[in-house]
Amino acid sequence: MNGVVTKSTGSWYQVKSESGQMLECRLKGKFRTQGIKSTNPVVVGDKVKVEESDHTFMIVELYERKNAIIRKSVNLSKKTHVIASNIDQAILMITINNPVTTTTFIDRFLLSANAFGVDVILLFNKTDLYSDKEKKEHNELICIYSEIGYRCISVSAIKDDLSQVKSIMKGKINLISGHSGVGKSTLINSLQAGLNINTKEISDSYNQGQHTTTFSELYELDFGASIIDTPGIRGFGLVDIEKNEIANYFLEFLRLKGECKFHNCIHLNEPNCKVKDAVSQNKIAESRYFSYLSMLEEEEENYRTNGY
Ligand SMILES: Nc1nc2c(ncn2[C@@H]2O[C@H](COP(=O)(O)OP(=O)(O)OP(=O)(O)O)[C@@H](O)[C@H]2O)c(=O)[nH]1
Ligand SMILES: [Mg+2]
Ligand SMILES: [Zn+2]
Repeated sequence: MNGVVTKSTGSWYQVKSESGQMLECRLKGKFRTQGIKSTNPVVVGDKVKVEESDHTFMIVELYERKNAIIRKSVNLSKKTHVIASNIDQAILMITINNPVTTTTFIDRFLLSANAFGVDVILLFNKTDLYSDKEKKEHNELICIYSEIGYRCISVSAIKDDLSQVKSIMKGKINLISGHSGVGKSTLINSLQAGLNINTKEISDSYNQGQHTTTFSELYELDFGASIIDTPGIRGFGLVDIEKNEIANYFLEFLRLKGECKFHNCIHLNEPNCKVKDAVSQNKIAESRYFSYLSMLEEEEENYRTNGY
């Protein structure tokens, strides 16, 4: 029978069968030896074939994925980690403080998701906690990203009415990602009473989350949306992207590319580069250019250490 993986612990997989049955499954041995570079061969969202043998349900086949969000857990490592597959959109949850979400992290997530064909919505959370300085920072980020064309919404997951969030999520499979402690599980709890997903306050001494959610899980909510809650991620190493392609995913750079002197300009040291001009005139945010440079550097390092 066929089904969708709704939870994975690495040794057990929960699969919802087409008839609605929840099955606890194991992975048939061959999956582990297929030379997959990923640390997790079967992930939440995967469509799989399940067979029963000796009173145990076994995942015996993985159907082709429509898409997947993949990262390297540590920059420069060869191993990749698939966050989830077959999703309709990704919601990146961001907090200005408690914990801090950096723009390099946001930009890496955006680039990767877009490169894998997934639309991203930026969801700023914990607005009830923003100081005046944080409000200003929040507004600046909204300006930067909405001008590029990304949809941004801001909420307090514990205080606000979430009807706007619901309307964005409705009818879709939504991946929700972000650093630990930004409030991913809290948001899902607020969207549906009675779920009681574990949440935990962020650590006082480090101003970071405590990695409360340890396994991804897909929830089907009553208002008609599926949401994949995921463990918080610290960093986002790039996967499968060529150095020369990176700039194409910075949409505001792409718009100017035709005006650079060289058609293959990568906006680094070339003369008459319109992207660099725009950065110096504050028409492109410095933080975006900085993220871009950090990605170029990472790809160069990758090339030096791994040969790709
Ligand atoms: N003040 C305030 N606190 C919030 C808000 N959203 C979440 N929190 C708190 O932030 C802390 C972390 O929330 P979680 O939902 O556990 O965060 P998470 O993103 O799921 O974290 P991981 O599972 O570790 O990845 C909890 O103490 C929540 O109560 C919010 O909008 N305002
Ligand atoms: Mg959580
Ligand atoms: Zn250029």
